[in-house]
Amino acid sequence: MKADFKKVRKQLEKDLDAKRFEHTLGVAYTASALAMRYQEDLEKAHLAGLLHDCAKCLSNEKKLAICEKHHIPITPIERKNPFLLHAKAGCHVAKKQYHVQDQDVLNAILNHTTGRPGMSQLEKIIYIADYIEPGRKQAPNLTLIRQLAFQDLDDALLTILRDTLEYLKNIDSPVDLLTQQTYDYYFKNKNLSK
Ligand code: DGI
Ligand code: FE
Ligand code: FE
Repeated sequence: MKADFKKVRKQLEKDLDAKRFEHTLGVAYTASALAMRYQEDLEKAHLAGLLHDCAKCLSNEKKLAICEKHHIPITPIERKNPFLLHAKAGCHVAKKQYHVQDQDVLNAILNHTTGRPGMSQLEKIIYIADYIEPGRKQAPNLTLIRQLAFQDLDDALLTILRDTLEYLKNIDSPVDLLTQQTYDYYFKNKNLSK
C-alpha cells in the first residue's frame, strides 16, 4: 500500500471543518503510536485514522442519500440518528473519493463508531484512538483508558464500550444493535480468557 498522505490531508482539510480536521490529525497520530506498540501496519493505521471521519461534516440528508443510493442498509436507529451514518458513508467516500482499496482500512472506518464483534487489530486501534486522541477532553476515565490502551487493547476497548453504553443510557439515546453486540462479545471474551 502506498498512500499519498499529503494529498489525503489536503482534501480532508477541504471536506472537514477546522475542529474535525484537528481531531482527525489527533486520531491519525494516536493510531500510529498504537500501531507501533502492537506491531500493526503503520501506514494503514495512519490512513484509517486520517479518513475515519471523512464523511462527518456532510449533512444528514447527504449521508442518508449516499447510503440509499448505494444500497447501504440503514438501521431504524441510524435513520433516527443519522450522525451514526458518517461511518458507513465514510467507508463509501474513502473508497470512491480517496481511492482506498485495503479492506481492513475500509472496515476500520466502517466500524469506528459502534465497533463490531470480532474486530481486527486495526479496527480496535482506530476505535480506541478515536476515543483517546489528545484533543478529547470530555469522556470520564480518559486518563485510565489512555494508559490501558498501551497495555491491553481489549481491556481498553471494553472500558470504552462500557462507558459509551453508560453515557447513552444517561442521555437517553437509543443504542444501536451493533454497539450492544460488540460490548456483549468483548465482555464474554474477557471472562472466557480469564
Ligand atoms: O465521530 P466522533 O465524534 O469522532 O466519534 P464516533 O464516531 O465514535 O461517535 C461518537 C458518538 O457516537 C458518541 O457520542 C457516542 C455515539 N454512539 C456510539 N454508539 C452509539 C452512539 N450513539 C447512539 N445513539 N447509539 C449507539 O449505539
Ligand atoms: Fe466518527
Ligand atoms: Fe472521530
